[in-house]
Amino acid sequence: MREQTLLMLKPDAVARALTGRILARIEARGLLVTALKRIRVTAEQAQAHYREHEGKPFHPALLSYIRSGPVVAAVVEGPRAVEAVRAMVGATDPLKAAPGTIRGDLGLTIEENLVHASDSLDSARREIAIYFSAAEILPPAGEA
Ligand code: FUP
Repeated sequence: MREQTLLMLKPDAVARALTGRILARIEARGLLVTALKRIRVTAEQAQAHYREHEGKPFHPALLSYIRSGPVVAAVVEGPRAVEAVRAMVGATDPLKAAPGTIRGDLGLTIEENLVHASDSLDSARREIAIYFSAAEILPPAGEA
């Protein structure tokens, strides 16, 4: 089934100029980037994005980190895109992420783990709507 998921290249990935390399891995897998923008996450977007982590000890740090510099937000589409992108991203802690995954190859710390990827279709719908309007998402001609 063709799915959409949100992939965010977080401030450390942008600061380290890894956005092209990470997106190239996504495209090489056969997934399509159908929306893409470089933004500063607003306080409102950060709150909405990380709602599920409210009350956890790392929540305040998460909010300030995601707003600490520009990010690149993308909608990624393809067959089982949610699961495919999560598998490519790897475990939350880069030290536990398998080699061959984005975090396992490029990251070191859980606080700066390079990317966010939606963990379910429901999260994907919710998270995409935080950052993109429907008009900003452009599937290939004939598939809209
Ligand atoms: P993931 O789905 O792998 O991005 O991870 P989670 O949704 O569980 O966590 C979201 C973010 O919170 C992580 F990317 C990093 C941060 N986090 C911590 O800083 N400490 C933790 O113990 C767990 C998560």
